[in-house]
Order: sequence, then structure tokens, then C-alpha cells
Amino acid sequence: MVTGGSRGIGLATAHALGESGARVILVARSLEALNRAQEELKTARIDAGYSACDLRDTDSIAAWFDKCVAQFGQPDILVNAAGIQRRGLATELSLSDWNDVLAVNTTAVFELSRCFARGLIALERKGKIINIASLMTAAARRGVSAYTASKGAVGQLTKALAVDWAPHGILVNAIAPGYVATELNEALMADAAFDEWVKKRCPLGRWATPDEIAWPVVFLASLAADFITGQVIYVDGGWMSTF
Ligand code: GCO
Repeated sequence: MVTGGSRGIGLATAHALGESGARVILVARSLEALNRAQEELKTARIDAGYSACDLRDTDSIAAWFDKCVAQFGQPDILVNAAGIQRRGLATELSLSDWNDVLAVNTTAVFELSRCFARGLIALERKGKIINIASLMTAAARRGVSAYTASKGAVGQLTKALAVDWAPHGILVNAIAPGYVATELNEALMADAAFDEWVKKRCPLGRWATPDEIAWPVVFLASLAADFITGQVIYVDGGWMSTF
């Protein structure tokens, strides 16, 4: 199950998981976008199912998850790739923007992960959760306070859930991407000064592609990562290793 599965890192992850033999369920808000993503995966001979869910409405997630399991079965892998961004200085950001960002990026990760884990525990099956964190899990940039708080929480939540569910064989890790060329960052890529800053600040001197985040997610979902849990792995071109 891949949230944010209709575009960006989520869709790239769906491709990589599908190519690796997983049955994929795409989750996103828009049915139209999900249909488009399903068609794109079909051209890669990946037969994905999908289910629409507005992760801002965190109270509705549990009922939606039960419906999803009734339709597709209990998933073994959950990738929390859905994320929204609302940029603006903390003095100007609206409280509703703050609430939306924390709902989708953090509370929905908590709630959906609990639904997923409860299902596996009831079936006495093991499983894996991979959360998509961020550079903002470790550091801040001016004007993205809600996103930074939400992704900082994702980093610690990853560790907390890993410790809670280790006895059940449910492993929880996070991939923290650097700057990735996705729709979420379109405005930043179009800003020549920002683009130049990213290329100068990143030791590899470029933006990442979504695939470069997707395959480390597949690694964490695979048997090769069966002794890794509670980790936040920075896939950032060296960004966090230099000042
Ligand atoms: C921003 C970007 C970042 C990236 C990513 C970096 O406004 O700075 O949206 O937050 O999306 O999270 O790791």
C-alpha cells in the first residue's frame, strides 16, 4: 500500500515495488489521478489497484482502511509517501494550512500505520512500514515551519512505532530524501536562484529523481533489511554530511 501513490515519490515507489514483484495498492485523494497512475503502471506491465482517501480527514482513515482490506486484503508493506507542503513565514501561515500539513504528513501516518499494524497483529503476520521523511526531519529552512514540524515528528514517530511493534515483527523505517524533482517542488525548481542554491549546497550538485528515493524504499521493504528498524536513512546526495 503506497499513499501519495498517484505521483512523485509515491508513484515511483509503486513502479519499483511492482517491478520487484509486489502487488500494489495506490492511495491518493483524487480518483482521476489514481486512474492515470494505474494506466501508467499498466504500460510497465504492473497491475495496480487503487483506493481514494483524503488523508486530511484523519477520523475517516480507520473506516476507509477496513473497506480497503475487504477489497484488496491486508497489506504486508505500507509506504507513507503522501505529503503536502504549505510554504509561508510562521507569522503569516494560516492555522488551517498548519493543521492540513500536520494532518496529512504526521497524524495520517500515525493513524494509517496503526490500522496497518493492528491488521497484521490480528493475523500474526510480519510487515514493514517505510515513511517518507525529509531533510526537514533534521534541519529547517526559512518559511516551511509546518512541513518542518511535521517531518521532524515523522522521524521520531518512525522510531517510536519501531519500538512498539518490534515484538510483532513489524519493522518501521524512514527514508529522508534531499531535494527531489517532483510536482511538490515545481515552484522551487522554476526559481533560478533556488535551483542554483540546491545544486551548490548538495555535494552531488543536483536534484534527485523520484526513482533514486523509490529503490531505497524497496530495499527497506525487502528481506535484505530484516534487521533494520527505527532508522531514518538520508538519501540526500550528501546534503546532511556537509555544512
Ligand atoms: C521546501 C521543499 C522541501 C522538500 C524536501 C526536502 O520547500 O524546502 O518542499 O521540504 O520537499 O522535503 O527534503
